Amino acid sequence: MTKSETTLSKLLVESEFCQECKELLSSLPRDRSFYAEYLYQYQGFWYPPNLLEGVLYSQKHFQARDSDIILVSSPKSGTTWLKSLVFALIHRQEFQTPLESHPLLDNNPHTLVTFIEGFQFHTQDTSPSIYSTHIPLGSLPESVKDSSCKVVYCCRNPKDAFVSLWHFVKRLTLKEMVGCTMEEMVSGFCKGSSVYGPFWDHALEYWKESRENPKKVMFVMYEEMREQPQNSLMRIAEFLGCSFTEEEIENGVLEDIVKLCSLENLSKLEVNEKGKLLNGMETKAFFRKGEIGGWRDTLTPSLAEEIDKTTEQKLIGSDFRFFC
Ligand code: PAP
Repeated sequence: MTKSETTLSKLLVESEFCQECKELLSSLPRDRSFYAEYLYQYQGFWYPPNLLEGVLYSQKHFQARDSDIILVSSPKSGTTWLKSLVFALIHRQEFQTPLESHPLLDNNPHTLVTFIEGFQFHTQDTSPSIYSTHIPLGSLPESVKDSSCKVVYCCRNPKDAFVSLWHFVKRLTLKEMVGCTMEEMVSGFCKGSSVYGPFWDHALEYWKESRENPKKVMFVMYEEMREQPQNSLMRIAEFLGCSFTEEEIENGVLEDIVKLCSLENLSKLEVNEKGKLLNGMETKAFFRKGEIGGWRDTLTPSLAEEIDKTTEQKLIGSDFRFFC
């Protein structure tokens, strides 16, 4: 049993949350899925049981502070990258350039930023604390909404996010995946019964919130970050109230952070090539090609069309557009 599994079961038993959770699960709509045996629909979104337990636990216990930063994304939409960038941004005084030693050089970004659904949130020593989550807007713990903490949402185009998820689950060779074809997985994704799906509703809700409440929620696109990483990082820094000074820009701090957090750099580090997270996942599974439009190598035209049609339908009445 891994350390995280031990912690999880211990918490569930101790808090008697498990029984409550089991009762809830039995009352929720469920659907067969490619990811776990069943996904359960809770507050309009679909989860495997372990992640749903994390959502419920966080709704009950997570206490955001005004200074906290919450990084949100749908799975495979740039979470790892955003975590590394914001970690380096917030800690740039402590870990200055040249970056001979930096926590990101020997820690996977997922271990430096606490995952809210992971049962292990704690008040981090430093202020502000950085957290990450895939929880949809409407299901965020109340304290996230009630406090002045800031939310950065990273969105990616649905076809690339889907393809990234496909390769991720295949790479991890999840035993539950055996027998699932790509056609079945696309169908589940489009129907919405995908991990934290429907993908489109997830993004649209945060996008709307970012328009209505721009000081609270910032909406960034993975593709824009890919094309103009320095510009994106500068905007994130402004939003978080820690803008780069002219002196820092002249000294190349912005450039150094972008270089440090680049896919090319992070993916070659030993900790990311050979490491494992506490839950046993191999860290190398989080780094692949990071391409815009890379879906063309994996999706057949008809599967791509199926996703495009869903996108078209979901965006009716909205002026939001995905990148491609
Ligand atoms: P997660 O939701 O499981 O944490 P997430 O990090 O959101 O995964 O997504 C992984 C994708 O981000 C991968 O995309 P791909 O499968 O299309 O290649 C991965 O390559 C990409 N990625 C990871 N780190 C970086 C980075 N530093 N810069 C750019 N893209 C990255």
